[in-house]
Amino acid sequence: MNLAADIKARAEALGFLACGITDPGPPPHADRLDAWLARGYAGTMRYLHRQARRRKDPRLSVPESLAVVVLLENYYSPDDAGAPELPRIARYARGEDYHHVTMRRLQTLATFLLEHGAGVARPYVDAGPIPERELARRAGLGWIGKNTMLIRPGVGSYFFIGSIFTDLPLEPDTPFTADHCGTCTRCLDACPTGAFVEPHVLDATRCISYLTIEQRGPIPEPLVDRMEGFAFGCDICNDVCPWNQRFAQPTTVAELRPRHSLAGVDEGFFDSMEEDEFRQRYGGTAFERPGLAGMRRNVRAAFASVHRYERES
Ligand code: B12
Ligand code: SF4
Ligand code: SF4
Repeated sequence: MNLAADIKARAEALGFLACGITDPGPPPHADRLDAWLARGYAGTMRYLHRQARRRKDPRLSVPESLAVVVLLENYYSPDDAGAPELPRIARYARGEDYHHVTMRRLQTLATFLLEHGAGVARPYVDAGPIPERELARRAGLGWIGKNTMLIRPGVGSYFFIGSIFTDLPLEPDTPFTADHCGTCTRCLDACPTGAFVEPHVLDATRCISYLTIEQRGPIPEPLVDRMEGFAFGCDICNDVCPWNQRFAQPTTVAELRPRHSLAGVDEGFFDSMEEDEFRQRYGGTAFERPGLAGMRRNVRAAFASVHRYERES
């Protein structure tokens, strides 16, 4: 076996869904990032503007790199009793924070690379200036759907994307060039806030995920009404995708399985909570990003949106 095949076998043994290899050169769709930023779709995510140059040329992040090993990490968990518990938490955020879990697992694979001759093996997941979907597509792992997700045939899109930049001269995989969305528009039609400006273009400032996780301050009133009970993140454009409905399988990564829920809480649940208790209950989970103030706002907004649906049904 060659080294690339050994790395893929190790990734599979570690429980990653899939592993592909690409080069660290500029992605072909980098101009789309400039257009997206210029139209203001990043809202208050200023870091995306600051990182734009490096996102458009991943070699700037790790100049010694000759190859990028891209990994997919399954986070899917089905809803208990087949229906979501209210207020809703996006599936990816029901276990331990993936920034810790998946990073630890990437580090294990990076160690394997270092033991096999690499001088550099630097892992990233989500937090770095890395165009992760682009690299995954170029590593042959799937196509970019109309909902902007990386989708893998036979798998769907409920996974995180991690990458390891290395100075090993690994043979790249063939980029994924097919598009399996066809005439389907389910995700575009289902988004409750109308966040898709056109296929493949998301105005993040209208996305429930942005409003509940990234944005500080109040959620604009007309959008509160449309949150469909979500208090953290949103799964709708993934849930309606036929590729997920057909192929999603529960994650085998124990730390990513559900360990907390908001089922049964009232709208003032976080109002009476102190910072210490919040840290104790939700330390190490994705709730740390919006923090206690953000979760107070989110749960109130989630209840307001549920009331609307109760009124209308
Ligand atoms: C900012 C961000 C967000 C923002 C904006 C999302 C967006 N669509 O841009 C918000 C907060 C809304 C968000 C939400 C979510 N996110 Co997010 N997010 C990111 C982050 C940090 C940057 C994405 C970015 O650069 N956006 C700017 C746009 C312009 O870039 P892009 O969509 O990636 O598009 C590029 C390519 O796709 C390509 N391209 C664009 N259109 C087309 C069309 C064709 C035909 C082709 C070939 C290429 C192409 O060009 C673009 C420029 O390079 C990435 C991590 C990372 N480091 O990349 C995670 C990431 C994209 N998010 C992720 C996840 C899981 C989510 C959520 C599902 C979480 C949730 N349940 O709430 C939602 C999904 C919402 C959605 N439909 O995108 C995963 C996606 C995994 C996957 N299977 O694709 C990532 C990769 C994090 C990770 N490491 O796993 N996210
Ligand atoms: S995550 Fe929800 S709000 Fe955001 S684009 Fe998808 S369906 Fe719309
Ligand atoms: S719902 Fe349909 S259009 Fe949207 S990403 Fe999935 S297959 Fe593509």
